[in-house]
Amino acid sequence: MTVIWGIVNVTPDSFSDGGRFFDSARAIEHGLRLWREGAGVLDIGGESTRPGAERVDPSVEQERVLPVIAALAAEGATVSIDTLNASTAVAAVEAGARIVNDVSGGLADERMLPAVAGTEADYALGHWRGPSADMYANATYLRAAREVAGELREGVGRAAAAGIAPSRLILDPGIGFAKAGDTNWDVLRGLDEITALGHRVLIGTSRKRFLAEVLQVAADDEISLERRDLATAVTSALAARAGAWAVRVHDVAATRDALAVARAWEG
Ligand code: PMM
Repeated sequence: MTVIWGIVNVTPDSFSDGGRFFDSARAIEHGLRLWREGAGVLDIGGESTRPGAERVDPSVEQERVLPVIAALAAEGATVSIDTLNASTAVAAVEAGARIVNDVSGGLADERMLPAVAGTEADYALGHWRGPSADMYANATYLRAAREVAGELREGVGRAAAAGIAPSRLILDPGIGFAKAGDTNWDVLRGLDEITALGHRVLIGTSRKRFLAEVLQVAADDEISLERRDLATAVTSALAARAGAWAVRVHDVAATRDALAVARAWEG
């Protein structure tokens, strides 16, 4: 059964939930709600990775996420830390996180892979071509799915060299990261190139700009948010069908329902 990762952003500036959970108590409450709705993993982030976002000091990031991680882990949830920083990854694991989710695949912080190797956490390795502030500068591809798969394979090699066992890896093509518009569809269409690498695959399409482009909605109003959540439920069901092990979403309930319908179809 496809695992649903529920997103809990503890940031004042994340592009899609705009700081609504920028408060530990509210973030914990939100995480518990997603857990009750059927999330198998709660992915906690304290630094926005949206295009153009500024970097946050790791100490500020940790102040935001550690209380939330500790509380949700204490409630029995499986928690993931969404971070680019090795120090935050280690502190999060100490606070109870069981997965480190690094959209940069170890490229943003050279200490990340050895730090993760020293823990027992699983590692979600994202496809990345540079920091959020200028990620579209590197967004040219000839055969997107193949190139992304090749670069993910290099990431697997870096992780293995640092001492992370292959069974601990989860690969993510990084939808929206250094990928403009149609490139994201090219990657999703060619997902078998990535599942063929033999690792668990995580797909994050939730509320992303390439969906807003298809729906022709503005990126930031509430109505557009609902429509992007519906679109996300569809892409998540299609990703599951294409072999994704997990999908990372804001609206857990909608995706849970979409996955249940897709499962019924498959019989
Ligand atoms: N996308 C965002 C943040 N973290 N992590 C993984 N593994 N995959 C993604 O696609 C991904 C991610 C950006 O979205 P958000 O700011 O709404 O969380």
